[in-house]
Amino acid sequence: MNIIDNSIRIPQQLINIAEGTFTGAHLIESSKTIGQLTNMFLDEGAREEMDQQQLVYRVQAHLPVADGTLGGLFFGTTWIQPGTVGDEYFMTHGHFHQLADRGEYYWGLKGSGVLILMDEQRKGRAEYVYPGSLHYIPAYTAHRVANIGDDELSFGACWPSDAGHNYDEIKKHGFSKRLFNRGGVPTLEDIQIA
Ligand code: PAN
Ligand code: ZN
Repeated sequence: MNIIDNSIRIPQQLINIAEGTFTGAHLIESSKTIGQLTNMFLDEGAREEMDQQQLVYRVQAHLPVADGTLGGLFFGTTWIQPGTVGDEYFMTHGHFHQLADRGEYYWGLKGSGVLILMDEQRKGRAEYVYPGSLHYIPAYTAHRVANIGDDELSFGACWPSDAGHNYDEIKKHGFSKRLFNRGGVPTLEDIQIA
């Protein structure tokens, strides 16, 4: 609650600006393991043979208003472990926003990665993510990040509190472009819908 008087207050939340970690109120944390990422990587057989408890990524987010609130903002950090499933780099699930006309900012904090984008016509493109890189994700654009480095990758994000997440389209059809480690070189390849 905002108390209006003349005292100058200590903020309720803090962010470690190097790490992206938050402390304070209104925080949520979630994580995804190999076992939870069914059918997300192209080589499902390789995923099944891995340690199902292995962490792929985790998220910390500051949600100061209820999910779905018009006019608010959410703010989060994502940490992706280094690794591959088959030849495909560890990555976030990826999503369109539930309200598809909502955009988002991502920015690189640590490590090196690639942001993979896809519009509603399945036209895809990608950008490198590294400390200080800033990425405007337009409306109607699915987004996911892959870690192409040997160390943990982290990036920040800020999105409208009424955006919501639509994972279904990605669950059904995936992205039109996937990122593989081909002989040590991050390589973007076109994928046709089966
Ligand atoms: C981010 C993502 C976060 C995890 O906060 O939610 O990086 O990725 P997935 O949600 O695709 O698993 C964001 O884009 N919020 O809108
Ligand atoms: Zn998003």
